[in-house]
Amino acid sequence: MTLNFDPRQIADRLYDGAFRPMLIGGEWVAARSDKVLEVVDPASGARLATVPRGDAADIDAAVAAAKAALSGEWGRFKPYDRQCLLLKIADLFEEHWDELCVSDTLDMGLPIQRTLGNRRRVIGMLRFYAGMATSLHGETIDNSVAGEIFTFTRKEPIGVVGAIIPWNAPTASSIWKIAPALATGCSIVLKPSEEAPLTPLMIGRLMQQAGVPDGVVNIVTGTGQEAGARLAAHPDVSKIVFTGSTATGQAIARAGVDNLKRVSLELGGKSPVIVCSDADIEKAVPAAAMAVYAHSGQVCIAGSRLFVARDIQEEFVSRLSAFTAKLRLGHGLDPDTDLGPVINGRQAGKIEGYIASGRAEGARLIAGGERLTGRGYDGGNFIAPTIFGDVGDEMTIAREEIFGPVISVLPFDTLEEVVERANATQYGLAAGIFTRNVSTAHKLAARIKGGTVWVNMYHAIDPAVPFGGFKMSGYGREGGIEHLHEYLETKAVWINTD
Ligand code: TXE
Repeated sequence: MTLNFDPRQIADRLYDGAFRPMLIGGEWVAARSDKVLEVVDPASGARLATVPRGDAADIDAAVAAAKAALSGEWGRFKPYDRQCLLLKIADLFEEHWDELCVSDTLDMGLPIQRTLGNRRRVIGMLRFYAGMATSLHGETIDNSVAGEIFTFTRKEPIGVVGAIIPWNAPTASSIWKIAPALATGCSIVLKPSEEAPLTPLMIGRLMQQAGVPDGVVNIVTGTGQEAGARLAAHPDVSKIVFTGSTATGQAIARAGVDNLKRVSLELGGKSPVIVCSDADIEKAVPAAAMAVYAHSGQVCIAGSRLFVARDIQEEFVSRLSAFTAKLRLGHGLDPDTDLGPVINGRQAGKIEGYIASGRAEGARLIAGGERLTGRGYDGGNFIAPTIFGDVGDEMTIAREEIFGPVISVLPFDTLEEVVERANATQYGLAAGIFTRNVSTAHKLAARIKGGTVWVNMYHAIDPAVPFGGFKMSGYGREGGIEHLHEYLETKAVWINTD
């Protein structure tokens, strides 16, 4: 890939190991405890910065600022004002897009060619919700109550939103939580992941530059246990939006019970990709490979169970191996890198554990299977892209979310059988189907239990299209109009005009 800027030059300018404060009520502050967290580049182990290790006291201050903002200047912003603000933020994001992408790449390893590719997902989202800001309205309702009565509904902001995000897409996750809050007139406290807090802090600066009033967007860095848990339980937070693991999502849902918080959860997955005998193999091979390898498997929608029709299995697997062999691993700032590191040593160890379990449970290792060390990989957490064949449905690698670059190939014989096996999981986030037969495509798409089904493609996400899970992959939708309604309450007003 050819870039018209030098990512390393931007990286050197952005981070030099220094302290980066967090944003509470319009002020850039340290943690009240003065504690810090160290942020490192997962591809090299180099220290990028330190950030405040915020805890319950900082969350309390941020929630108080967010609550106060609702009854201040922000409460008087009209939909048109909010639209203008979102458009201004979008313009600033255009202007700083290279820096935002370099920051994301440094902070969590995703290659620059991919972070740059998120433009529509991020800037498009800001503009999509700018448009929606002036389109939100209630209804007038003719009811049957006797007398001269006029009834209508109002859509009102839900209040203070708490957003807790993971490390695998800091810019996109931040904007997918903040943009709907701004469009609907809510205020927000964002708790980034302790593994990747730097771009969210940069986003806070751009929000201020655009003129977001103090306290409307607060960004508190810290750990899940200390900062996240307080946000999830805070009585003045009306709504929690969370993306992350299923176990943490369950803890967050439980923590919100006391004040009956509205909660939306975008959680893990074990998504099936189904390649039928009549698939266009040229198209299916790269799509099925990148369904897992994109971000080294560290995406919730990773298509990590690859069901391949038995009669094309041999050819498919040999082409998949050839594609895998050509992938370039390295530092994400190198424009030619296809696969970056995984986020930290703990995650690398967890993936190695899954690879060992695949071997021990009898799966056939076809490619990869090891951690890479030595020149170009020193200090980083690199796992070779890995393919297992002859995987059984009962094996651990076919059941659990690995969150690493590991593909499990599972042969199938009939469509009836593959639908049943694809659905035999606690998750239901996404699925891919590859077939040239339109009738097969429709039949499978209708029967797969998942929030998104892609046919002859994978990975597409668009601001206008709702995204979210069935079953243990969570509830609520992000994107599309549905998402905004998650940030709104409906009030019915009755007026006796007699
Ligand atoms: O996730 P967590 P982690 C999966 C993936 C990965 C595993 C662990 O399998 O290996 O989760 O990753 C905050 N109350 N996914 O530890 O714990 C935390 O600080 C409130 C899948 O990163 O879910 C961070 O900001 N907040 C996934 C956020 O929750 C808490 C993406 C996510 O952390 C908290 C990420 C608590 N008790 C991981 N504990 C996907 N589906 O995309 C933690 N947090």
